[in-house]
Order: sequence, then C-alpha cells, then structure tokens
Amino acid sequence: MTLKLNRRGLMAATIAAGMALGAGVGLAQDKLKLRLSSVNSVTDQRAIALIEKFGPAIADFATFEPYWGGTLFKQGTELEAISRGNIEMSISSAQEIANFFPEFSVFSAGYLHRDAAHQVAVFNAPLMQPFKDKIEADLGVKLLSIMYLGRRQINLRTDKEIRTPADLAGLKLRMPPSDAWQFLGKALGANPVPVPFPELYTALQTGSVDGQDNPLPTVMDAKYYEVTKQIVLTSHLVDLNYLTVSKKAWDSLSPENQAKLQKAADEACEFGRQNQLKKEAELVEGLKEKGLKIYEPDMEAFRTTVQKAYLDSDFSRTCPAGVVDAVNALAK
Ligand code: KDO
Repeated sequence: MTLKLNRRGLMAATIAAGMALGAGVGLAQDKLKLRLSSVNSVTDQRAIALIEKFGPAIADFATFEPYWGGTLFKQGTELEAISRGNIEMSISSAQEIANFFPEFSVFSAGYLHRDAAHQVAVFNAPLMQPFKDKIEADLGVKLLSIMYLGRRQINLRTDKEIRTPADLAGLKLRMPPSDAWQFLGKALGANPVPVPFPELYTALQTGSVDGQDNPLPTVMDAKYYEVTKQIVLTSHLVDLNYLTVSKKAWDSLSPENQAKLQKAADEACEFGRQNQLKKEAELVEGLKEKGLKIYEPDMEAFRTTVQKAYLDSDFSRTCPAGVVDAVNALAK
C-alpha cells in the first residue's frame, strides 16, 4: 500500500516534523547548564567523581560544565559568582561559607568532625537545616551534598622536628585565603600566610612559605612531595567540601529532576568519598616512597591547643547554642 499524501496531509506532516524538531532543539536549548568552578585539579577524586558519575546521571535534563584549577573563578570567589548568576555550582569549604555567615565557622573548627561518616551524619542532621535555609535565602546557594576531602596534615619544607604547636612558632604556614583558614593556621601555632591553592606549589618551591596543610591525597596529586621534606600527622581537620548549586537553577527543575539531581550528587559524592578514603589509607607508604619523612606528633597537645583557640575565639561566640554538643553527639 502506498501512502498518498495529499496537500493537507503533506502540510500536517511538515508541521508535525517541525514541532518534533523544534521540541528537540528546544529541549537542547532548555537543558539546564550547570557551570561549576573549583580550584582542585581534574585528577582530584572529587573531579573524577563528578565527571564520571554526576555529569552522566543528569545528562537527560542538564549539561554539567566543570572548570577546574581555578581557571574560571579564583579560590573563595565561587559562592559570590553563584549568587550573581555567573556560575551554577561550586565545591566550597565551610571557611568560605563562614565569610558570609560567621556562625557557619563552627563546621570549620579543628578536631570537630571525627571522620567521613561523621561528616555525612552532621550534614544530614536536623541541626544543619537552619544553616542550609539561611544560605539559600540570603545567598541563593543550596548545599547539595557533602564531599570528603580528608585529614589535613602539616607538610613542611624543613626537617625541623615538630612535636607540639610550640614547635611551629615562627614558621610561615600557607593556609587558604579565608579568615577561618588563617585562624586555624594561627591556632596550630604557626604564622599563617594566605596563598590561593593554584599558587601553592610555586610558593613551596620558591620558599615564600615554609609549609602548607592538606590531606595526603592532595600532597600526592599536587606533587608537593617534590618541594617539601616532611609530613606531621596532626589530622587537625577532617576536612570536607560542600557541593553547591544555585537555588535559581534548582528551582527551575521539576520535582522529578530535582530528585534526580540530588541522587546524582549524593551518589557521586559517595563514590568520591570511598576513593579518597582508599587513597588516604595507602598514602603514608606512598609518600614515604616519594622521599617524605612522616612523623606522629603529640596529638593531645595539638588537639587541646586548637580546640582551646576556637573556644576562646570570636568564631565560637557566633556559634548557635547547642550546635557543638549536637555535632559531638553524632560521632560514633
Ligand atoms: C586548600 O586550598 O588548601 C584547599 O584544600 C581548601 C579546600 O577547601 C579546597 O578549596 C581545596 O583546597 C581545593 O578543592 C583543592 O584541593
């Protein structure tokens, strides 16, 4: 049977084809673009997790467009860029959020989070909701999920023995630019020096700083072992990042796609968490093989000094009553 298309039939078929094409193009145009800016490298476990897991999981309704290495926005300016609508996502620190909301600095306090599981429990606990709501309302940023960065250790160019915070006196310790980071460097006993992450390798290489602090996977990924001599296992901060998305972008999605975005974020962050934990466990040996000396300090001396510094600080006075106790109660 041959299909005879009369004039009317041809018109109807053309319109139908055009609508389908238009809808197709429209869908392509309507796909939400999620530009993410972060200073970490493309080989960092958080980047790998987002590229391999998050992007593909949302591809039917959104285009994930990451910019690594701080190539789009400088470290610490990403949240403002989201609030201005210049990007839609970031991998932000509690310290950067504390720049806008001082009360958030409690989540950047040394020796507060015990481990990765504790970070997840705190992030999902009711105590977090007022903080999340305020950041969404005032900054237009939604804390989507939590990423495990790792236990921050002291990493020095010198081979001076470091047992207690007193041994760090006078050392120029690079810390990330935000105030809460600088405070942590001082609480550790050192002279904190603000250097953006992308400039850190050169700062170590030239000796403009005496050392830095980061988890072991970062020391390996950024090749700091090439320009430093020792690691002091202070574990002064079990560090985390928040994967964030602009509230405007979130609100533009259907409830179904919001649920898909949330699931994709949580699954990617869990994937990255497990890989980062695995790397962290094998890197004491791995970095010794790269020539670094790795020492255990007097942990109690560091813990009591850092916690006392926080409790005596203006930061702690901004912390809503009961939050520290509620966080501690969630530690297993
Ligand atoms: C850093 O600048 O030392 C830091 O570790 C701070 C973190 O909050 C985070 O910004 C991290 O850098 C980057 O993601 C690079 O790993």
